Amino acid sequence: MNFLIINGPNINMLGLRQPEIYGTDTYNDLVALVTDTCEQHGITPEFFQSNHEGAIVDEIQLAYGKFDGIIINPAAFTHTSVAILDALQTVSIPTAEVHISDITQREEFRQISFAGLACQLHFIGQGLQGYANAVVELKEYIEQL
Ligand code: CA2
Repeated sequence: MNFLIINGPNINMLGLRQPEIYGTDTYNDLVALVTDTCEQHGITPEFFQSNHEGAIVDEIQLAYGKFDGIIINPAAFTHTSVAILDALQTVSIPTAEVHISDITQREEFRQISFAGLACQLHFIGQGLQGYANAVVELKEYIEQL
């Protein structure tokens, strides 16, 4: 089984600011945690991070027929991008949405998740552990399809 792990804008800067919201771990720590978790569960991960909406849409399209599952944190595009929602709906790959912070308890503009409408699983406000939990639960979800 193989998963594509997509992270949106500024996630590559993780750990550099707002530790009270996002913690002190870096993007490399995130990649290491997910890689370890995937290894423990026999999953092959591929990572993609971009600050560009169209590049994320391109990557989702390229995943069609290539990946068993997608784990995505679209970051700020979560709250704005119908294009990412449409791409996820188009490829129709089982997908888990992850947010490091609890977007339900933050500003009003973060309350809507367009991408989340195309996701079967949601991991909100669990910190980086949300990505690890997504790996485990997305695998279980796919196995019972
Ligand atoms: O909580 C999340 O995972 C978010 O997707 C993170 C986004 C934010 O726009 C969403 O509303 C919620 C922001 C990512 C910013 O990443 C950081 C960059 C540098 C330092 C800390 C975080």
